[in-house]
Amino acid sequence: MTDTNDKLSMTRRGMLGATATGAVFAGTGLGATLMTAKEASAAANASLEPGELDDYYGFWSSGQTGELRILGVPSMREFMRVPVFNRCSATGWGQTNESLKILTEGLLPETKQYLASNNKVTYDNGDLHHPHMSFTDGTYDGRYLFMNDKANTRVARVRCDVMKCDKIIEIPNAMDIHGLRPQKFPRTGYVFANGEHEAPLVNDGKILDEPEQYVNIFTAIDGDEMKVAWQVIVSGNLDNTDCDYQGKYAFSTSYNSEMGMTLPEMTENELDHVVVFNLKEIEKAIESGDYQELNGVKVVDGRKGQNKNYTRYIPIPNSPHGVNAAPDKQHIMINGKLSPTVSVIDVTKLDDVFAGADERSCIVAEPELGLGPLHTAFDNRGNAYTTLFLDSQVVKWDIAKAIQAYAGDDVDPIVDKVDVHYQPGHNSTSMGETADADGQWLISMNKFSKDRFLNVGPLKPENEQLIDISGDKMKVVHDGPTFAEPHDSIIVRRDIVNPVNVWDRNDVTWEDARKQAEADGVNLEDGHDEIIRDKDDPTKVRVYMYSVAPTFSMEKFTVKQGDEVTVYVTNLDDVDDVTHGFCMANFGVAMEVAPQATASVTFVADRPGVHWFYCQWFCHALHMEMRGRMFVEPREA
Ligand code: K7E
Ligand code: CUA
Repeated sequence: MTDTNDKLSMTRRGMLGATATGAVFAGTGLGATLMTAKEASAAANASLEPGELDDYYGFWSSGQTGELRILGVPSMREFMRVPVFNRCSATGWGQTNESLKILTEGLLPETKQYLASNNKVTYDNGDLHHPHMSFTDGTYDGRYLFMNDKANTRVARVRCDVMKCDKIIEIPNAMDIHGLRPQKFPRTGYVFANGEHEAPLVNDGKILDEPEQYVNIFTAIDGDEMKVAWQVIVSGNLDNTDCDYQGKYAFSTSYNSEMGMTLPEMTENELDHVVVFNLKEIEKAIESGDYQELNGVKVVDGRKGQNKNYTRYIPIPNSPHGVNAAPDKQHIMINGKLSPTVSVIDVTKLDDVFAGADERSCIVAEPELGLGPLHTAFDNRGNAYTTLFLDSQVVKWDIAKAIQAYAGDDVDPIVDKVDVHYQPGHNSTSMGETADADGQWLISMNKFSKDRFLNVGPLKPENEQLIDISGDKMKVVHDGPTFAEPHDSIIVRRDIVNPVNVWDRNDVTWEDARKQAEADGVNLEDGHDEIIRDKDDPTKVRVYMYSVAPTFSMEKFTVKQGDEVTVYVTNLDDVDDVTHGFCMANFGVAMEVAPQATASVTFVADRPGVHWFYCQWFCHALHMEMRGRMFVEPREA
């Protein structure tokens, strides 16, 4: 199977320069079949000629790397890496004052205290699994991207106008945010976030090895304010989440309804569950005061046996993982993981479940698809595409037929299966998690690449494969290695995403710099060039300079050894793609200064002597000459 797909991708590339002639072999995963020239050239559309633009933006997570990535689909070219939970040497994320504000302002007081005791101001790592765009009326609106950090219990937001992270909040009470989805209707609205790991609700050490006292927390965040709106205590742990197209219900899978602590305990039951959250009822509880306040958050009790209408627990076989709402606005797929099935919930039957009907009465299909179903994506023709981790396949199935089969008809919902390489986790289709699913492309995000690429040592890249789903049969048309470890992606039509080319000088990002400059009598918008020694604390020095290719306004400045120096650089170039950088050599200081932006960085000048700062972003034929000197006068003995 490997061979046939290798041949296909070689052929695809070979055909770009030459006219397609004759038939070539293509892999379908079910044995080699003949591919017509027409099909082959259709597949070749996955590659673009130099200079051609992609039809879609792909927004990729990067798992334990902690950043967001932007790719083009179908070319699979990587365009950009947006630092979020990680540190970035190129842009200065985690080092500039502007990024440190974002990385620190949303941390909980006890986290700040913990970090301070380790000589840190923020976390250095993150585990970014799920990037999703904000919605209006059931489809992407191009405002924001939201994403989780499983490693340090945070949720971040990226502004789509500049493709930079502008907010990060730590979620109180919960442990280790995993599943994350924005509200689809009427708009985002809420961002739903699952705490994955169970813990005592007040986790102060009084309760330790008493798992029966552990709970888990589902969080609704206000995506406009980036503040926690409310939380719900649940039974069992929480894995992935999604919500309906009506704005009524959210869903979270639980792979450990047993609340077990060891693997045998966690996988003991044949049935786990999906928790259904009734948004209106929870909002009513908040209004009527049926909550406790914990760490400043209103927390509603939605555990099993509360006999309240906040939650329902729908039994699902077995350790379910992904949750995916179909673009038909009616069906929610719960992916069985240890069960070969996907359980299909009909959202129109949930009102009855909350009114007392049997929990399983909302299940309208449960097709057996293969081993290890993890996530499901959709086209606009009534088909679902489910990754089979253990089978290393993607299975295409007909939702209507699965419902008929569950009702007793003798129909097979499975339409097609394709081999992927190897062991897929998430998949995503073009616009597939919106009402505007268009059935063009599917990405299979495979956890292992094994033999697909040149060997780079024991640590291998993951492998993402592009699959053409526009026809009856799925066709793998591209392999793409990626570094650790994208979990999830979305594929967004390019007309929805419209970033600016240069920053607005009034942008809020450097609000603090603007205020400080005002206080110092410096106008950032003019060509300015000032060294200010703080009146109250004379060890603090502020250096304001601007950049216009290929010079910094300041050729040299002088400080004293031990001064705390803040350098503010404003890039007065307003031309596309003229980004400068500021690097203070041997001080570990470097940052990006994009067109019309101001960026600042603070360091202690504790090395006497002559030190060069230089522009670290190639900007001009005289880029090398874009440099200057900092003189550090030695401390008097
Ligand atoms: Cu990797 Cu979405 Cu964190 Cu499934 S999750 S694979
Ligand atoms: Cu400015 Cu390089």
